[in-house]
Amino acid sequence: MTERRVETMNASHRGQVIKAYNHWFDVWLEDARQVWACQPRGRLRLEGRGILVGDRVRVLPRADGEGWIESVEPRRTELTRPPVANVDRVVAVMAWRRPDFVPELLDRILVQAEHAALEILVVFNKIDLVEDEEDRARLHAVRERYRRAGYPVFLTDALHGEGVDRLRPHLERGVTVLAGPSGAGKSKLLSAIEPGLRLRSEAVSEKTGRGRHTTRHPELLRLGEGWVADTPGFSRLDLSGLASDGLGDLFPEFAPHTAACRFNDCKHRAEPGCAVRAAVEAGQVDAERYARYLQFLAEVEALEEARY
Ligand SMILES: Nc1nc2c(ncn2[C@@H]2O[C@H](COP(=O)(O)OP(=O)(O)OP(=O)(O)O)[C@@H](O)[C@H]2O)c(=O)[nH]1
Ligand SMILES: [Mg+2]
Ligand SMILES: [Zn+2]
Repeated sequence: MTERRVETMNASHRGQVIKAYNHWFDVWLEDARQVWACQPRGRLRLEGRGILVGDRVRVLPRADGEGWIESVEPRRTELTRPPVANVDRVVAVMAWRRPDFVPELLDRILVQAEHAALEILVVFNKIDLVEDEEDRARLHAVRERYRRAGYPVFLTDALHGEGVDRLRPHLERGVTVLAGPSGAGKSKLLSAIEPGLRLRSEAVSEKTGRGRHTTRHPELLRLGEGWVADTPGFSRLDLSGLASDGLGDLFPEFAPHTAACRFNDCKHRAEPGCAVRAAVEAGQVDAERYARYLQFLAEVEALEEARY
């Protein structure tokens, strides 16, 4: 690389970090529509560990397919688990069977995603494992429960590719994170949506000759004009980071009723004149979701008490 070359290439480019490894970052350059292997420069070099997958950056070219990251734009959103910046939506993926659907885990994912102000989709996968008509009725009742709570719900069978065509268009813009317990079928779902998705992303990075290391960090994979992060599953999500004040705002189906509560700081528990509880009693708000709200409220309050 000659000095002259640097001079002629000194215009910086906008990009988005799609992968992090050993202080290197793969950056998708919007104008060039290419992935470059980049390193943070100057002040950013010291803070390089702070650059997240999903960060929007400015890159200065320095060699073929390589550049310096000069600056990082302020993040719109920042998730810690998985560590991804500027996430637009979460797809909560739950297996209906194997492992059996656990409503509490879904509700935990939902409140966390609501707290992060993300768009949320719910997927019940492995519908090929529905046991009998009774089980199918249960599945449909659960689907209706989450639809009524305000979430788009998708039923899929990633093994045979059923239902994935309806889901795909929702993931072709912005940054999507798949969340859900281990074995729910998140990876399978992505490969059903786009066979070879992972392979293709690896091929892009390979061009730069770097990034072949496996990494604990999430990686963004190209889907249409969007990006998806396949993350490892988890079995337990704690609610630290949430406050008991406003916890009800993380249950969207409460929203039409909260203005009618007698107290404007109503926690929708035992307060007189609580319109949310009245809506539960009238069958307008699902009783199981409300019970989960009370459970989470108690849990968050216990965490708050332990803190003070
Ligand atoms: N029968 C059936 N099996 C499925 C379906 N989707 C995934 N599987 C299987 O379930 C197992 C787990 O799927 P994965 O895609 O690895 O699950 P995951 O959510 O990515 O799991 P982690 O990466 O551990 O978080 C695999 O053996 C898949 O083949 C489905 O719709 N039906
Ligand atoms: Mg997986
Ligand atoms: Zn209330």
